[in-house]
Amino acid sequence: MHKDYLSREEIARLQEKRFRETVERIFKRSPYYQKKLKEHGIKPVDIRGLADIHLLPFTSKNDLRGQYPFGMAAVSLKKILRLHASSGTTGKPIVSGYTRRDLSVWADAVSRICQMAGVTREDIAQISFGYGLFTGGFGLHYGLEKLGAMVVPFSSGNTERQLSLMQDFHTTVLVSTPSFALYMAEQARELGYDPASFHLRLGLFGGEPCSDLMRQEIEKEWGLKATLNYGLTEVMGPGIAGECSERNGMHLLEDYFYAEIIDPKTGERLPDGEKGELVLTPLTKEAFPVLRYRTGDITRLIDSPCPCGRTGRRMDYITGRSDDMVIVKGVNIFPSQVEEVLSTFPEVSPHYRLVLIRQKGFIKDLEVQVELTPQGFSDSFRELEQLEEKIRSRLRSTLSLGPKVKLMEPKSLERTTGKSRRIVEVEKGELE
Ligand code: DLL
Repeated sequence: MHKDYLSREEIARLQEKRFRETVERIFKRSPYYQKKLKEHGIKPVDIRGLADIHLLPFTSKNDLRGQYPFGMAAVSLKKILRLHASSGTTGKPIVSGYTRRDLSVWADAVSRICQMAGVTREDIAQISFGYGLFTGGFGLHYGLEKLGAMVVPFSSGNTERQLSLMQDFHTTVLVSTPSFALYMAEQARELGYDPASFHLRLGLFGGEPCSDLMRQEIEKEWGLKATLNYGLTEVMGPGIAGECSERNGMHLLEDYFYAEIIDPKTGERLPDGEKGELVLTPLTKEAFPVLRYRTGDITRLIDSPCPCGRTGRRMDYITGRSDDMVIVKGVNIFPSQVEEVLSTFPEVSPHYRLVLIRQKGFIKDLEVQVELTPQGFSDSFRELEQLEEKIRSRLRSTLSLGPKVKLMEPKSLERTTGKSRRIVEVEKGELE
């Protein structure tokens, strides 16, 4: 039976078996967890199965940083065939290693995600994720090859050449971050192409959040069907969850990953369906295993049946990261809340950023910079002022804080070939 269609009982049995093997392996081979579990007073006999997982301590990004570069290894380095790392915004990078079996699981997982999204062996897939330490390029590459699609390993950047090859090769699937897909469409127009005249029919987007507005815009521009997928370096890379063609949440590959949702403040486990921080335990990882990894990503699990027939529970779209939250004048704000408000204005584009204005080390104020669409742009100062005021007032009622709003000319905010940066910090006085 194909693993995406196992019955819930079969999935549970497989998870149970693999979890026990993981725990056994970790107690035997991971110096990091041997020490950590001992410190928590946990012995192998205490963890008899998934019912005891709540006894295990969480693992956080900082724990992994502290083990830089190879402290998380649970196999001899000779058995590690590949390393990847995520740069992160601060501090040391997080390293992830893969044994031969880990690489084979990874390729299997990504190929299933691609198949769910609708990729077939007939497709020509251009990978516009960076190839290198970032897991996006190589991760999608081996998954798509395993599936049997024709892969164009372009990597990110060099948009003009990307576009010309995409047209010459009749590329049918675009693999990138949503931001880059949007940017490429914009560039295509600038270079005199009509994006809809390309042969793209499907997009596989991941690596960062994608709002409804962004998705609509990408679909409208390219004339493709956009699907989203999710993953993170610490747990593997891409290939953890992805949308099927129903697009009502992302199916988790539960034979490889055990998911929990916790309250990010208390660490308490939340009942199914409630929103909180996603915690993942990979069930087969050999090289750099992690237990109960706190992803920082805020979502909820959906266990209603999916019309596609796949049985893996779905995770909802990420509505923020627990460390993304900014506190301005005592009010907690997630960029996604701002994004939701902005998406109700047809005059503005999906490009925006939150500028945190610091003074003497403290965040004093927030300015929301939002780009107008060419249609939303107006020569009338009054009209623009009114729009600014409307946006500010809608933000005020959602956030309980009226931030400054600055409308920007079309195409004036920075574009990216990878993940976009939504939050920037400046010292007071640096903004004109
Ligand atoms: O971004 C892995 C990946 C590559 C996934 C390509 C999908 C496609 P990292 O660089 O370690 O790994 O970043 C992981 O990115 O914790 C989320 O916060 C965010 N993220 C990834 N996919 C999504 C998504 C890769 N579909 C971090 N929606 C994660 C929202 C996402 N956020």
